Amino acid sequence: DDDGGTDAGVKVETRPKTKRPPLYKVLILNDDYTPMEFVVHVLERFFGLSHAQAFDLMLTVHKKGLAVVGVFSFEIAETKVAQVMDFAQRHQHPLQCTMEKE
Ligand code: TYC
Repeated sequence: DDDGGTDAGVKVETRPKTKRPPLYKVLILNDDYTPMEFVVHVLERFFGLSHAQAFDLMLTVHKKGLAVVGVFSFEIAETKVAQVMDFAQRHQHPLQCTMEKE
């Protein structure tokens, strides 16, 4: 507001604020014991990948050690990680899934 110069210290907006929520990468880590078919199944089931996409991504993790399997809001990423960790544990596989801020 211009009241003749009394609004000292009040920030005047120049461009409009369009703050987007932060995004989080969900990562799957390689290990020596989890069967390849189990990882493919996890990627299809929890990340909506086709069988071919899931197979390719599983092989990338197997060869490179880890890969980003999706990017989500905090709450969705947290849910995916919890679902994968629970599913792996129930099947007694050491598969690890984590998230990190983009
Ligand atoms: N390295 C595992 C094997 O040889 C397969 C595997 C792939 C495990 C990806 C975990 O995130 C993973 N059976």
